[in-house]
Amino acid sequence: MKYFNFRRIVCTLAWLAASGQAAYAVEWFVSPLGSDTAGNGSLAAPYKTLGYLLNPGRDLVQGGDTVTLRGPTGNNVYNESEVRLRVPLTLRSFEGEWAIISCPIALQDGVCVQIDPSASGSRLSRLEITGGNLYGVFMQTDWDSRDNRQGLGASNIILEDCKIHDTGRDAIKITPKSNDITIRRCEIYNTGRVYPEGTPLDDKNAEGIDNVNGSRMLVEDSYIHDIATTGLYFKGGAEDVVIQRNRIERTGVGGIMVGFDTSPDFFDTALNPRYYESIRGTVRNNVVRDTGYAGIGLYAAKDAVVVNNTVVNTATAGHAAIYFGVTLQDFEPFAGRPANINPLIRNNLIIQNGGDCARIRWANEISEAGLYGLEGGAGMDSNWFYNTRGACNFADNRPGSPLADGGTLEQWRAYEKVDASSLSGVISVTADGHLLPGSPAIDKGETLSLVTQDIDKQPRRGANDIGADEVPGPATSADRVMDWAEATLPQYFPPNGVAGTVANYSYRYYASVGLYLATDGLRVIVHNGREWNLLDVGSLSSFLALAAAAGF
Ligand SMILES: [Ca+2]
Ligand SMILES: [Ca+2]
Ligand SMILES: [Ca+2]
Repeated sequence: MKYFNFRRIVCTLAWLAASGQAAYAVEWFVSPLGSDTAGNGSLAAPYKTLGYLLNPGRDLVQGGDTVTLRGPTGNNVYNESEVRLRVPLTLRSFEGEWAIISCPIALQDGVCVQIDPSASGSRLSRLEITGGNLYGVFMQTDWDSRDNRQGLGASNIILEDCKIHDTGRDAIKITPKSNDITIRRCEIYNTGRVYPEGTPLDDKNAEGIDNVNGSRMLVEDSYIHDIATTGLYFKGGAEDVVIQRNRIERTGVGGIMVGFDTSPDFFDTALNPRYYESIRGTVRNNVVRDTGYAGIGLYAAKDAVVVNNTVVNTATAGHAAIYFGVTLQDFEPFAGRPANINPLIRNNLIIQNGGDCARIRWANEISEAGLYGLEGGAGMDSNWFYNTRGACNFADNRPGSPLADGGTLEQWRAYEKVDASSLSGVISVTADGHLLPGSPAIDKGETLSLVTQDIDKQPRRGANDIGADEVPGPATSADRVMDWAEATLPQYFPPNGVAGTVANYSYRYYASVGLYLATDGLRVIVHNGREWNLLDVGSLSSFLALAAAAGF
């Protein structure tokens, strides 16, 4: 007699009667005050442990179910180990409460929460996860470059409003073909707890987020700090990863690495025959500070975009704030180890306390020809460089470079043909990386269609400020009219249109409806190239009167 199925049967019958649909998702409840023997998983009689509820032998949870963890103050800790999602589930704290899944560090090779490929589509929401000998959260994969090239990893996963901390090694580990993972509004900290005090940095491996060939990962609005090695990296051929609006602080190695150094077996060489570590990665509007090595490092990265980041007090032990590294890929003869190529590095605010501002590596460990940290141009401009301890150092170790031992910004400009519009000089930011009132970085960047907001999700106004923060200036007449238009006519102008300029027009573009709203300062026009070509709808002043009357 499977007593536990009673809840699903009752719920399903009720659902069928009400909706005529066969599928019914059950919400299961667990509570530290519940009982695995007397409970039935209802709100009134919750189970006690996730281990019991998720045990596949009991056949309780099914894909689409929600598991809600009670977490009243004083009774909110679940001492679990090897929590494993095998079907797509939502795992969350009960509303108004906060549940902590606590796993032992000592259980050898233990993982606190594992998400299987068969659990793709799962969501972890409002949860704290701590411990795990290896990882706090682990995305498992069935992909294998030798035996199962069709396999996939745990994909379409959302981790949101979570705390993941005090993990043995990496806080979050993402394995190949675990694609489309979103990590947002999470705090990730204190990795590497498995290492005894005094362990040399080279012997540690404990990132905040370690993504090996998981494409389209989105990490945003998160705070990653006190990380044993690198804050986060995505490597092994990860494509189209976006890292935005995060703060990353106090890391032993790097802040953000675009690519890194991966064993050749983890690459999909059908897609990526040259073994790029990262393809089209985007890093924007982040604050990175207090890192031992690179603030933002690029390794075998193709088409990386690094824009409007604020990088403070990085590379105190080596590398540089912006660093072009090389990758060894296990020294395997067949591996590609390509140089970084075609980066776009703009509007970054670099404030160093002795560490280099930028550096391009060349290494001859593998062959006499050497490995190049960069092929072609560095794509750098409109950045701000400042070193509180004197002139900032710029280095290029590639053969023939006069900057092997480093040089000034002027020498870097002259030799690399980059950073022509970049600025230098005294500048400071707040502890969390915001510009001070009247900062010289205000309006000194270049306008980029890739950057329409800042780290606070505030719109970029006028010319972009340099760094992650935009200081909200007074709204222009055009801004006020467009804000009003978005508020009153959202069917035509859905909020957060992408701002830009063309010819003498400043515009906002609404991609979902394919419409432009623009003004030359005198007239207001709409344009979509179909019904409306530069259709004049009235004077800016008349719309401004309407906007003002509506409080804009
Ligand atoms: Ca790792
Ligand atoms: Ca501005
Ligand atoms: Ca701001």
